[in-house]
Amino acid sequence: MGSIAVCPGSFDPITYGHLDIIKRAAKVFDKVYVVILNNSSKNPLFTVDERVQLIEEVTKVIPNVTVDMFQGLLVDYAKSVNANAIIRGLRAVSDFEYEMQITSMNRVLNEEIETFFIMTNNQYSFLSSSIVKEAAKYKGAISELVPPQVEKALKVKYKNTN
Ligand code: COD
Repeated sequence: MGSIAVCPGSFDPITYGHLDIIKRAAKVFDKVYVVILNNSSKNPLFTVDERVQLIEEVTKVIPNVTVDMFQGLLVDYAKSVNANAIIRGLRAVSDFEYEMQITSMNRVLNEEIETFFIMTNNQYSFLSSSIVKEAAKYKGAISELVPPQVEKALKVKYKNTN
């Protein structure tokens, strides 16, 4: 059996920062599952189905990536697809505390699954879904931050179609 990893997140919506991590993971692991899970501290703009569709569109050129959704614990999802690796992206020092907390919790929940961190390309180190949504809401230029399909979907959400 080849190496299987899970790239979990809210992806609300997917940005070039997420895509950078997914592409890097897909070079190292034989199979990568990009999975949308619920982050209870976030209130999503896009439905899960909309987020799946956007990720599918922007990752369709990467043959070893599959997009999925799951309600429940990340470690349970990982087990269900035989993955023993979780991939998380790191932007700046500010990500560390939160990532340490969820990594430790996931380790308590399942000792067998290891978390790996991939540092993003410097050009995306400031980028987050929240910052993109904020810019899109007030009609800011976001074409360098998200794929064209995502930019279009944000315009529709915020009714900035003109
Ligand atoms: N550059 C690099 N990486 C980035 C960038 C960027 N610009 N932007 C985001 N990322 C990385 C993040 O660091 C993260 O690794 C990944 O991309 C996804 O980010 P988000 O913000 O879309 O996703 P999160 O952080 O909201 O995801 C949290 C989960 C949904 C994975 C988490 O809440 C979860 O596992 N929920 C299920 C329940 C569970 O098992 N909880 C944990 C144990 S209690």
